[in-house]
Amino acid sequence: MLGGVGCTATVANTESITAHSGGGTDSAKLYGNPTAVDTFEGRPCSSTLSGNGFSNRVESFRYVHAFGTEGNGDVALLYDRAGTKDRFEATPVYARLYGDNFYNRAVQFDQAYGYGTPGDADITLLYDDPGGKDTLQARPDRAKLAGAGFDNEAVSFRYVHAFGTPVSQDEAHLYDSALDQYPDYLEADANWARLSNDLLGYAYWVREFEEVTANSSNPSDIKNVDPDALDFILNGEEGW
Ligand SMILES: [Ca+2]
Ligand SMILES: [Ca+2]
Ligand SMILES: [Ca+2]
Ligand SMILES: [Ca+2]
Repeated sequence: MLGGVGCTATVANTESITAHSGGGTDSAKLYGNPTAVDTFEGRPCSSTLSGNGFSNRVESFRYVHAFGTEGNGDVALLYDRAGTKDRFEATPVYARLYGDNFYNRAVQFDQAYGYGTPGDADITLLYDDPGGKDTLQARPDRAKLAGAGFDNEAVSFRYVHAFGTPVSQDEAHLYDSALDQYPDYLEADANWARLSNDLLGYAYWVREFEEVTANSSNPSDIKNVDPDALDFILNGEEGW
């Protein structure tokens, strides 16, 4: 085996540049084209930054940093490792997904996607732009926080925490599951709301959002909310 834990070396595409690390704490920096769309694919064992006429791949580097250009439409796809608990963190400036022995970070990509594995207890933290109005949309298998110049989405994470900023009038939309036999659970207090479903395996917390809309599709859904305790607007609560 070559490289880091759980990684095997592969034969590279001869038209691309591939760099191998022998493991340890090596780090790699990959730079995109500042005038064209680039795509970064970050995986635990190998990562590739590609665009118009180039493809640069690194294998078994402990840390990988990819640099895009704001406004280029650059896209980052970050993948977890199946079977371990990994963490995806995304801000308007960067997104990173990391776990045991791997770390992939994408800087200044307009869109970033993080992929977890159902059943792994992977966790996501999504941060808003403190100076702009942002929108969170959460569904049982995915959550997306977007604002001016950024669009970050987490797919198949067991836990998602999303953070707004009080003065920036952020909105959150929480969509339940329509499966009647799997009731969703809505809770809210002073500055937070949480929609979860232990049977389906998701929990979404939102904090410091000015306005939260929670959808209930089934009479079986459950809520635990004292409307008088809330410092924010909670829409749709009457449907629960
Ligand atoms: Ca670019
Ligand atoms: Ca995982
Ligand atoms: Ca904001
Ligand atoms: Ca439901």
